[in-house]
Amino acid sequence: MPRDRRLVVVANRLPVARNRAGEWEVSPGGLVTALLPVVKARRGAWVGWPGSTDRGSRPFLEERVRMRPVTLSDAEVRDYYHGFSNRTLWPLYHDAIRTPEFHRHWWRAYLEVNRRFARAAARTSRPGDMVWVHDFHLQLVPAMLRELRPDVKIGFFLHIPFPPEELFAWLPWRKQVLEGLLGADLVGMQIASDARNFSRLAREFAGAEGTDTELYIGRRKVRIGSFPISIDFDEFNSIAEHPETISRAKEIRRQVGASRKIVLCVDRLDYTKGFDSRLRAWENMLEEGHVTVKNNVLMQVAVPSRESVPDYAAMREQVERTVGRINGEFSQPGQVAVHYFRRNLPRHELVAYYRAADVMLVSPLRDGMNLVAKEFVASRPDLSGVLVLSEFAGAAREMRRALLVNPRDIDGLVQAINGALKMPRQDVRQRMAILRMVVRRHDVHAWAAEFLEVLNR
Ligand code: ADQ
Repeated sequence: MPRDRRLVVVANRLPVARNRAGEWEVSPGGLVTALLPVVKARRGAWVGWPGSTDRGSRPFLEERVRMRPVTLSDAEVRDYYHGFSNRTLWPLYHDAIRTPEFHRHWWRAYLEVNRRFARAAARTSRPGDMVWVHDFHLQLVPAMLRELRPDVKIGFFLHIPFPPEELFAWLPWRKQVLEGLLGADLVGMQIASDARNFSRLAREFAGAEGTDTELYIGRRKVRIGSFPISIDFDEFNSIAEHPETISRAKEIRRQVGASRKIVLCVDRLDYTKGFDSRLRAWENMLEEGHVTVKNNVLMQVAVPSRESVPDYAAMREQVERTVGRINGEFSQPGQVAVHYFRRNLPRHELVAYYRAADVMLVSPLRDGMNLVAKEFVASRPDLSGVLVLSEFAGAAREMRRALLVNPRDIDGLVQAINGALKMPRQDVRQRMAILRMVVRRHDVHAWAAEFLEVLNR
């Protein structure tokens, strides 16, 4: 990894948040785990929203990283974050699974907040720094920052899919968004098809010329590439090997009935994650006798998310109704058909669940990558457990030894879950060993190093 340049990360959120006692604490999550050590090693800085609407936060030093908070007003949180980011861009970039809403006042807030982030990044950077901008909230920052600071290297990484022309063309501000991204020296996407979509659209709507991997805006070159994000394999692996995790996993199995096979699902409560069709598949399997509550249980762990957005509230209600219906129909005393937990689990508890599962079912309708699939295999040093994975998760491109499914195909889901439950032990071990090798070789540290190496060229 290039060591010379300082690194400034620009992301919607700072990597630290205030705890109950009012002290700054490192936030959990893959991106922070991956990037904070890199920023630290390069004596760099991080620009982001601290997560509250208090005014007047000054830059401060935490974790040996210079933090520059960007403040947002309540109206900006509503219009830029809940509005344009979560109700325009998020659904548009995820196959329009919900109808994106287009409002000019949301766009104006997005523009204004992006400008504030760009100014903060410009003030934080020194000549020659690398500035790495993250995700769909901040797509205008690269061009705005270039205007202010043509002397820094600018990288951008999108964590969610980049949509095809048929969808992206709906966006009334499509040209501005493309021009915003083209301000970067390097635009990174999760998978090759996202990168291709972006390059084609940049040529079509923003006057860029060149190939799918190298575009020119006048004489300035913009590199485009795919950089599939990953996880800290060693961290998950070592938590999974810890004796306390092993005994907690056994306890979970005992609690649901030691002889019952566990099908586990872990997702943010989001309409992209495919809750509905997977629950319908499970219901179908119970109805048709492929599985019984005596021998099988589905566990759905769901982390609450974006609850102030109406589509999310409606979706949560629907999930809870469906779980209720299935349990009403099939549960027996002491044996529920679906265990549903709506909560955030601490990391070691999450890994104990991963270790307790016989089958991990990850069936999003569309997902940039999906880290849960990678976390699951990293948590299985015992080489058991089968991964059933949606073709529409970016992770499916690398994790070919999972059982790949079309999440909208209920019969296909039933078949895959059945196949996973009945898979011979030898086959399970072989698949898991290969999946683990794939994720171990390409962990989140390799991901960050690769991106920065290309940016530094
Ligand atoms: P997300 O849509 O949030 O991320 P994902 O990649 O699966 O999706 O990450 C979810 C994270 O939340 C995982 O690290 C998981 O462990 C954690 N999590 C889920 N349920 C939990 C629970 N109940 N308790 C505790 N933790 C829980 C976005 C994109 C993805 C992309 C990532 C990273 O939508 O496609 O993979 O960013 O780029």
